[in-house]
Amino acid sequence: MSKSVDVKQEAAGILDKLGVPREAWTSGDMPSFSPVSGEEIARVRTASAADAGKAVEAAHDAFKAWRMVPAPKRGELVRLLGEELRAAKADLGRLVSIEAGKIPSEGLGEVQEMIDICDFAVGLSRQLYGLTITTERPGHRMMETWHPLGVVGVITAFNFPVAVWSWNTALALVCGDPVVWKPSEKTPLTALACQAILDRAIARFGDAPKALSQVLIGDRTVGEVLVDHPRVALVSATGSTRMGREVAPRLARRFARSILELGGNNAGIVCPSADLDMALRAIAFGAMGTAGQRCTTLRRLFVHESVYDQLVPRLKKAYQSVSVGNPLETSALVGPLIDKSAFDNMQKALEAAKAAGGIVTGGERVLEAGKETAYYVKPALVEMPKQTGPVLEETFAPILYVMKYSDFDAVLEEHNAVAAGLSSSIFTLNMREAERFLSAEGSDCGIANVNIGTSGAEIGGAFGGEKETGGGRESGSDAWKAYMRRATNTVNYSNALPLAQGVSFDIE
Ligand code: UN1
Repeated sequence: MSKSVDVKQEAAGILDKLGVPREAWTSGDMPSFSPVSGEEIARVRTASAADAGKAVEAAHDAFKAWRMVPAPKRGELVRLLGEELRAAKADLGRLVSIEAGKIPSEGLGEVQEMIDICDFAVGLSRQLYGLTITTERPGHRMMETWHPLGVVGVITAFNFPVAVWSWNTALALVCGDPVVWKPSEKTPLTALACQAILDRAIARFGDAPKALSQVLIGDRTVGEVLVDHPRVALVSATGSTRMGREVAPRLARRFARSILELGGNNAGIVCPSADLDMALRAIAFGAMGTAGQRCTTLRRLFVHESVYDQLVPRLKKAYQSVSVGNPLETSALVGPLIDKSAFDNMQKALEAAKAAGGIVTGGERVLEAGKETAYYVKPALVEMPKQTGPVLEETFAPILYVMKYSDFDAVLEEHNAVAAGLSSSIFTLNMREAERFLSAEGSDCGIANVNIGTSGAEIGGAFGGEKETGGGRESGSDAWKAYMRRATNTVNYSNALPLAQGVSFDIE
């Protein structure tokens, strides 16, 4: 038998190698666990509300200096961050696997997503364009200018413990904004590692102001400071809809900006003409990948009655045979759930599904020898008679609810009949169905795909969703505009003062 990996020792080795100061993770007040083994792997130091307040003030000082640095020069810092991330990819990816339980290719893929957004942001640093606009007044010129916004507070979840920070930070930095980050309490070590990596880029950059980027490990009191502090201009928060419901009105009360990335209850539709081999693979990755713990995870599947008996038995077979196990030691495709409460929530949802007439395949716990405090499960496929009960809610676990449909108009209605609106997909070779799905009467989600799954979006597009998903957009396209303020400037280079709309106001 091969010697099993000592998770704690390996995490310590990576943190040392990445240059994270030991006092941050050896003798702190908050234990941190690995879902791989369930054991405590570090003790991190937490910040108080007072610490958070000081951090915001320091970030505001940094803002005053950083906003005057030319954007392409700010881009140079992000270019260096991308270089440091390339050098650290293997270690940081492994730490993501240790701390979030992702399989190796997904841990590495998450770091790749960070590198990609850095590259995007570097290019963007020379493209923070405003429009010039024709004016009705002679001898005048009108234009838009984009200026840095202020301190950005970033609140992230355990499931993408490093990428979501980088989406925000790479853009914020080129846009001229400092960042104060509150990571999930479930994944503090990867956050400390990111800060160490960025600190190395900052040291190479040379003359960046202090406190351009800070990490605050802590509980909700720290998050509350970010939400309530008048110096925090924008809060980008990823997490549950419940969290968003608390955060959004508090930000609105002080007219602060928000980017909310909340729950998803993503669906796929498999039409009669679908390429079923392709659909099968896309569904398997979308529903079982990352152990069902992506906000873009496929959770509802509508299959046309004419292909149901071809697809669903094959899907069930895939569920029965998928490998579940320790992501550090095996080539399993499904790693652990983050903790016991995730497991309990999954079991509760499965019970409710059964009570509503669902037929469950999988869902049982898989005990890893010697790891009683780790929660590995077989992904669950649940055939449901209709969309009801737990199908209407997001359970952050690998449960796929499968339903039969016969009418395309009706399935579009069903598709949109949930509270969340993040991601969606259709499998069809019929262009009328595909185009209707993408049209104004089609999917109501922020992401709508054809012949690919719901998860695994690339950074070039804007990422986010509608309805109870919160409406925020991060990452590519013009998401950068949320991190800057727009000024409309009108310049009069004539000798006269004509007023707009023909108004006259002649004083003596
Ligand atoms: C998340 O689950 O919080 O599209 C983000 C995806 C990834 C990002 C997911 N690029 O699945």
